[in-house]
Amino acid sequence: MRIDVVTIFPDYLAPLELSLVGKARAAGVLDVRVHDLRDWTTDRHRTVDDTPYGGGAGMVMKPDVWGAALDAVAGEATPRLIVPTPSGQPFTQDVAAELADEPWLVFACGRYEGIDARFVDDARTRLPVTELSIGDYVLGGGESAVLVVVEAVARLLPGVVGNPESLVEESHGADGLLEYPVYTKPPTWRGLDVPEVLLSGHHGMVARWRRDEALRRTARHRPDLLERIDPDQLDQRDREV
Ligand code: 6GU
Repeated sequence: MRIDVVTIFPDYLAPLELSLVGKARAAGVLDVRVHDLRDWTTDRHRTVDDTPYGGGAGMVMKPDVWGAALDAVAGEATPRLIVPTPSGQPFTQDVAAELADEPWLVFACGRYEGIDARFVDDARTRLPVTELSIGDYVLGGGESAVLVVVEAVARLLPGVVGNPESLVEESHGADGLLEYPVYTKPPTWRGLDVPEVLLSGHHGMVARWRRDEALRRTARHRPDLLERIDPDQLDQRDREV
């Protein structure tokens, strides 16, 4: 997969060299290119923003600079344009899985009060465009959201996560529940014991305990997720939790 990121803070994307995403790049699964938006400015001050029409606080990023950047990065091709913005559609594990099927993503990182709306309107006439929000809070710009989205997508690419089983039993996985708590050695630490059932070697009881804990955690932290589970997926034992 190819990923281009356009930003006024290329150094902000330095973490893409590290850890899982860095390894995916080194392994040749990911081709990441970070660009400085100011490369497409034409004035002496390398201006990327201006005051908003209609008045109000803050500055708006200029459509001409963004348009030139996208033209240069995409060329005649049709990568999917991703615009991180608090007014976008929610970024979820399902969206991550969809993006992982794309051959090429271009991220446009807005700052200030956002990018002139005509940039996205124009891009939509020739490219698929997705405006994404990573949560209900406001960031200073799209860069940290790109780090989040790229990591969530990269670990779904074939060969990036060593054991593909780790992609199955995890929070926001197929069963729609949050993950159960996990333990490793030692069996007692600071007076706290690992739950006995996990030491029992009884696979059926371990599976039942994990399912119960996942249901309890989901009910406590994310009751909205429980509502979305198909009742046919719940057995009698689930209902007792
Ligand atoms: Cl994707 N961008 C910005 N600037 N703020 C956000 C966001 C994205 N998601 C939540 N808040």
